[in-house]
Amino acid sequence: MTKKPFERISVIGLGYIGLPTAAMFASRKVEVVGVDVFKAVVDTINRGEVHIIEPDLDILVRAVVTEGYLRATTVPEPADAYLIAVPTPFKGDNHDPDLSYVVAAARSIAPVLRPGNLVILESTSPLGATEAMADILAEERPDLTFPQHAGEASDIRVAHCPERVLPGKVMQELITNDRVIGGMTPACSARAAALYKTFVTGACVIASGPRVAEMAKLTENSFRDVNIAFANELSLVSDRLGINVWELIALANRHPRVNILQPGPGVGGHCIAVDPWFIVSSAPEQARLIRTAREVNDSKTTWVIEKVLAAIGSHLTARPDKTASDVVLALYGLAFKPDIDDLRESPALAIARLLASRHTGPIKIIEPNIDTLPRGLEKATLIAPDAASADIHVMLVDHTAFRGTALPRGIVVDTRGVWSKASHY
Ligand code: SAJ
Repeated sequence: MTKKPFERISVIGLGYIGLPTAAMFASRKVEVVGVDVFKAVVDTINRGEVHIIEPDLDILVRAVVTEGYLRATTVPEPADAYLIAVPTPFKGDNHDPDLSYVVAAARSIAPVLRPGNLVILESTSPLGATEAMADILAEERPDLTFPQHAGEASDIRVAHCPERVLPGKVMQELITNDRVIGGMTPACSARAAALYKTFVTGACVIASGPRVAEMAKLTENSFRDVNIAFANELSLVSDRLGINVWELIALANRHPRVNILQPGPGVGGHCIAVDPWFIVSSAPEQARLIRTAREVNDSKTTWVIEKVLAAIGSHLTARPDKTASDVVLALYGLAFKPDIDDLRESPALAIARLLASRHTGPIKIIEPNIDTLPRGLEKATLIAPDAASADIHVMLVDHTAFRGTALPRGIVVDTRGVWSKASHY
């Protein structure tokens, strides 16, 4: 039997990207050792269970753990390739990137590195992070050679290959999306491409180096952020001018070269609202549009809250017999985007929490994808979609369950165009 190019692969960080990637390699009958600092996560996976929600992930993890191709541990073990998929958040008011998880991951694998190993940084990373990681590895292992010093002759190959999968479609997009491969040398890129070819059917596109690969990922999410900001700004302009923004966008999108995105209550998730700041932080003087787009999208959330508070005010003006504590709010959706249960960095959740802290009357929440309300919403009630009689209805997430529902009675604040879209264009 011929020797496999990679007998054992180790994935460091078993979260939203690391676990699906580990399971995907394991599904191709390669031994995969997943590493996570949280013992509870490791134990869950070793039972064949998952700690995150992603369609079809649970079935695959159960299968590969049962067959013995995937196991998890808290301490890195020797392997042929290491993929680092840990968080890269930002810190402080300047939104500077926080590389502490990448640094910790690099230090944790350094003791078990061997000549011939490949180390890939998959985490979305600020400019220069891959080279910084390679420097940490070199510092920890002076007995090995690395590409920044030894070039093509290095013992260890290093590359940045950013993940680009869409939450909710991870298991398909991992396989079919093109992969950007930014090796520190051509040999590093070739080795990384060979690794991904284990399961990727999309093209493995070789970049000229890790920095442009880092920038490509940041650019993709900034492109989306800027385009969403355009839609959100249009919604403010239209509100001021008394125009239906959904009709406006539908009309403009009939032009063959115009494709405007949809406004919403702000941009959520852990990527699009974070990654543009990495570009701003690297080139603050030049990245003016990118910074402004972030500000426009963040301020949309505040604008929605003010709209709802103003709606409460106008309801009380029309009904002087009532006080604020009589006014019933119904909030539709808490997730950060449609048809998922992920509430992290969700503008809908931020709006709900703020309203819960400010409004003295009853708050009903309709979120078909969860069973219990999160912290900060203790005074609200989770109700079924069809039981929402209220004075003010606030549409926050266009879940499939809400689409096509009749315009409710009362005041409506529709941030997603579910009830106010012009469908006939
Ligand atoms: N949104 C709008 N209007 C739109 C589209 C989206 O308000 O027209 C909002 C969503 O409601 C949500 C946010 O933007 O709050 C982000 O949602 P999304 O579906 O655009 O993206 P994510 O964050 O789920 O995933 C993105 C993807 N990037 C791009 O599409 C360029 C994904 O491919 C990346 O892998 C992922 O970020 C990541 O991990 O970086």
